Amino acid sequence: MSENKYKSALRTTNLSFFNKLKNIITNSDITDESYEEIMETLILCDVGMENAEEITNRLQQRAREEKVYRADGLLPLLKEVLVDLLTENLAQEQDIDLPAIVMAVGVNGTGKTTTIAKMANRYVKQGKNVMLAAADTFRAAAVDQLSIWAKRINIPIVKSEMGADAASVAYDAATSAAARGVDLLIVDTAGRLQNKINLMQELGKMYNVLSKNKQDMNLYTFITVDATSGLNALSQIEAFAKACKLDGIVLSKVDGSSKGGIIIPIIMKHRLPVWFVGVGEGLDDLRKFDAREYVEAMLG
Ligand SMILES: Nc1nc2c(ncn2[C@@H]2O[C@H](COP(=O)(O)OP(=O)(O)O)[C@@H](O)[C@H]2O)c(=O)[nH]1
Ligand SMILES: [Mg+2]
Repeated sequence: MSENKYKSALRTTNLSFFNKLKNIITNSDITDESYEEIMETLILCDVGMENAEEITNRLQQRAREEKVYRADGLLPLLKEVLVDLLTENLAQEQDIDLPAIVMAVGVNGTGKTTTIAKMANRYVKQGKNVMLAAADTFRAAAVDQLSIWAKRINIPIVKSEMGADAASVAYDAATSAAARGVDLLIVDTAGRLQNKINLMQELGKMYNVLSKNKQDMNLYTFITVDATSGLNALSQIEAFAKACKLDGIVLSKVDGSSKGGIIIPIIMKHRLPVWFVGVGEGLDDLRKFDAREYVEAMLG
């Protein structure tokens, strides 16, 4: 996928944000009202109340320090403030250390299966041996969906009967991956609502089984979060972090969201690295997250 598609995806995401800001950032003098309006706009874009306040305070301070008195001088400063905040709070970017088992978790429909396919495709293109495991044993359609991707990418997949114990599917897949010397095993899991306690416990069990049987492979988990889900994404991350240790976030559907600002509270609150950003439904619609690139695309 081209750079342009990423940019245009992010730009649609934040068109409303950008338009609102343009109305504020005109070539008039900065007043207290300008800051109030910027803060309101940030809140509307899901950055969260406290973060909006912090961003606005930092912006105000920078404008004073750099003697910016006209509102149209605020945009470059706002970009710097956002990049600083994202970078300060972003956990050290952690590349997946191969050989590895990566478990995808998250609420149903947030893009786990699609992200797995995109990620598998990415590593296959780098010449790695990738294998998939369909441990979403609740819905036949889920196994079919992953099988179709595996066929398209031309990689092996471990699956089992419907209703089988998800943890034992994961166990079998790990054993098989180790025996075959696979570089990367990606495990799909059933979509869970964060309030379904027994399903969350099952997820915890799967994680424990994998950590005990990962052999020489490193174990990671990532959670997919739908960019259109607003601040609800924060409670999803909190709930899943209780069931298993989370190592990264994939923010999906950035192309379809009008409020990509959600990434700011996610990073500031959870300090988890954003592994990837999903910008479409195709195999190549996955991008590495880069704070500056993101802010530039967001604010034009
Ligand atoms: N536009 C867009 N759609 C996506 C993206 N990621 C996933 N989807 C779509 O969202 C729907 C749910 O995705 P799926 O991977 O099945 O979610 P899961 O239930 O978490 O496994 C599917 O229709 C996907 O094609 C993305 O980055 N952009
Ligand atoms: Mg799925």
